[in-house]
Amino acid sequence: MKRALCLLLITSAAFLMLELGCGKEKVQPRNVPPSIERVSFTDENTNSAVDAGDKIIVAFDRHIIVAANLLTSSVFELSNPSDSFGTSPAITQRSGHALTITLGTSASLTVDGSNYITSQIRIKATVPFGAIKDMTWGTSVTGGGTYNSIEGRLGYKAPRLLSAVYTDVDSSGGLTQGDTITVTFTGNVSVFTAATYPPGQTFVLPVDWDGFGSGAYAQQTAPNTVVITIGSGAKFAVSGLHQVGVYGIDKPSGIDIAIKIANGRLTYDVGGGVKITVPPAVVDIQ
Ligand SMILES: [Ca+2]
Ligand SMILES: [Ca+2]
Repeated sequence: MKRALCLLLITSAAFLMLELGCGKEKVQPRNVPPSIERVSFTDENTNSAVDAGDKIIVAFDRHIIVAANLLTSSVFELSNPSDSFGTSPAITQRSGHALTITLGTSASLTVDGSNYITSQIRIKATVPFGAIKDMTWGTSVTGGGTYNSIEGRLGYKAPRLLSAVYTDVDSSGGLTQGDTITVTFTGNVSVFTAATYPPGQTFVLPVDWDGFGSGAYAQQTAPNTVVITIGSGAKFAVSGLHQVGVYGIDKPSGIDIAIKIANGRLTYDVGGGVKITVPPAVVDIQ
């Protein structure tokens, strides 16, 4: 009985942390390797064709560290034999919990009659040990499992985080309840509510012990803008430039799209009433 109560308390605490957007979201079970959470295709030049420079953003279920010499061909594979990442595709990490594959020349993905991507992707069974690891425990990914759908539609570029600007609303010289972070996206997004909501439903602060504070709330104020009003006890560092993978306490803070987005809350419109989840990309809080 005691054990059950403990589990309940731990689970409740974990959900509370999620709602608050605390960095603790990245803590996952030790022996479970990182897995793919969702995958987005973005038609970067919006030319309604899959070509060089378009991107596939692979989001994981936790923060990851990757080997420096990671090669697309050694890590990922596409389900359809005629699909291809193209010549010399590149992998970059622009989010603590996602990798971006930039397609090369002669890239090819499968689409349906309405221009939705129907290709699927997975981690190769032969992925080198340690190529992608859980940031907390170092557990290496394993591959060869189920394929993941790639969400996206030709002609549409996925909006990404563009900037996050802190405002000392009461000019107190420090973080106090009521100060704000104005989050701007590169394109229009929707959070599906005119009301305020807990910022942890759409955003995460990846640096250790950073948090939006108790009573923080977020609200969409323009098609490409969400304003977060911080609560009491908020913690993040505005000075310095946030770097992916540098999460020690008091390191320069960044803000990213949450690993688990509540109720499909942060999406963009690809026409025909279809909404696709905004992919991760961390930005510095300035
Ligand atoms: Ca394109
Ligand atoms: Ca202040």
